[in-house]
Amino acid sequence: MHDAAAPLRAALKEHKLFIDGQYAPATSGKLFDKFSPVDGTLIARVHEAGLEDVDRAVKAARAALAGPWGRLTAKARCDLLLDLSQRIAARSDDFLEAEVADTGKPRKMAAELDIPRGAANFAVFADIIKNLGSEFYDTPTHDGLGAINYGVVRPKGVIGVISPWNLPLLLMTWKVGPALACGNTVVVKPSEETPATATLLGEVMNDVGIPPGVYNVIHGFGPGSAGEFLTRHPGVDGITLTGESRTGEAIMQAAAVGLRDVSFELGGKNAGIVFADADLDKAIEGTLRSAFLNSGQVCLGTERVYVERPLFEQFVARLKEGAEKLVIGAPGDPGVNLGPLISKEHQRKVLSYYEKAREQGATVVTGGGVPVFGDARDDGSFVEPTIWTGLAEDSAPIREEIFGPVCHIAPFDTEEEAVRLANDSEYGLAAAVWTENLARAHRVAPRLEVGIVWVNSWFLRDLRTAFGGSKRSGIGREGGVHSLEFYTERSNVCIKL
Ligand code: NAD
Ligand code: 6OD
Repeated sequence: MHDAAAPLRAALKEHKLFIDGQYAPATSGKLFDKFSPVDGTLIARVHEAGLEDVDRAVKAARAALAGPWGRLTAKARCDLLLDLSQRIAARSDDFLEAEVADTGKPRKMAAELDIPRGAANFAVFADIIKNLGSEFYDTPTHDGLGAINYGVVRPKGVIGVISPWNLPLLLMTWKVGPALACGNTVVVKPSEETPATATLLGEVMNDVGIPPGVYNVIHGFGPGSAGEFLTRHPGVDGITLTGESRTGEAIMQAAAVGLRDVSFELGGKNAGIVFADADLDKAIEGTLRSAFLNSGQVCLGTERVYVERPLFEQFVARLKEGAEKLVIGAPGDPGVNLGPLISKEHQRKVLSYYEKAREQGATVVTGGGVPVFGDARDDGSFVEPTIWTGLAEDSAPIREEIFGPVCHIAPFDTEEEAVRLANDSEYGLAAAVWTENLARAHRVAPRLEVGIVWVNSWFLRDLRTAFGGSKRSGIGREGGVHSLEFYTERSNVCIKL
């Protein structure tokens, strides 16, 4: 029998907190279990931070602001982050093992996306901040002597970073990178499902000489646990979250006390629009990626596909064919494209939508169930990639974020209708438009009420661009110089000449 999880079972890991440059057990004395999504076995015991641990982490972060970190020039700070980036790349095998064990995602995907982006997130922001200019205005005055105005930025302070499980290192460093480049210190609360890479990063921070207290990691859950303790701590100056929209609502309430700033990257119910003039091969390949990459656990993923009617039948047939060729399995299985969902709990949630869709009259074009392997993977949290047609636009599977390997395909007749359908959502994160007509692309893209529109591509990232969502998909934009908006305080200096 294929023992899919044998390599993951090598040793039971223990993840401690990382506070003030040292690994420490939680003073709460509590530990929680982390199970493999591949076969449900116990792979780690994780220390759960209590109030006292969170307080210690925040105080360490504040002390580091006033210590050697706060005294570094931007260049010296950014040079350290460039070293850090290289050191993460040098230890990519260790990060890869940790990420793959926690998430069960295909090793190839993590090696090509998650880990390199974890390194790049430090290098890109170090370069941007090192080379940052400032605004300057020459201001006329009545006395004819004038004044000059210039802008200065300084770090915001201690940043609470709350991150999710779907791209753990990538999404955590996407926030820690700019936060540190701008001179802040951080207390990170990774998802309870994926504690490993954030913990390992502490070791690398120490190796490159990032001062103690600059990067702290506390483990635990959200409400009534480390996440809530961190967001309620008055020593935290700003909170950046990637997670569900309702988590954003809870954190916003916590941040209201003391009027602390927030930056939120939240859920999505993203549309793909395929016009009849699209290059069909490109649109199929792109939609297979956007619906099924990371088993659909990508906030930018396409869960609603709208196809212009003349192409509809052919598109559905080709997407079905592509989905049925995807290989589901454990991270190292030959040719694997699709790993498990993150947990049994998430599997139950996704399957509940598979059930709802059937009840609400969907045609299940493919999938809709749980794959049977006949080995240890049957105890994991896999689901089949699934395509539906025929659901009403107001049904729950079309309105709500599922966050699994699933999409619904519906036909449309006019450009106007496509834009209306795509915009008819509480969410506003991303969209993908497939057309070979340049004028149409320029017409449609700006009308979509989302933070990011991809034309003839999906998840093609340039880290200098603004990233974020509108409506229930987020608050604020991060990326490139846009990250300064949240990670710095800006002052204007006016000098009368
Ligand atoms: P989640 O909101 O359940 O958890 C995210 C983090 O918030 C975790 O660390 C969790 O412990 C913490 N948390 C939960 N409740 C909290 C509370 N009340 N106070 C403080 N912390 C709290 O999200 P998830 O299930 O880990 O991730 C999936 C979700 O994240 C999806 O909705 C997905 O769309 C979204 N997401 C968005 C983006 C984006 O860029 N917009 C990127 C990735 C994921
Ligand atoms: O690429 C990024 O910077 C980013 N924040 C991606 C988010 C993916 C969501 O799952």
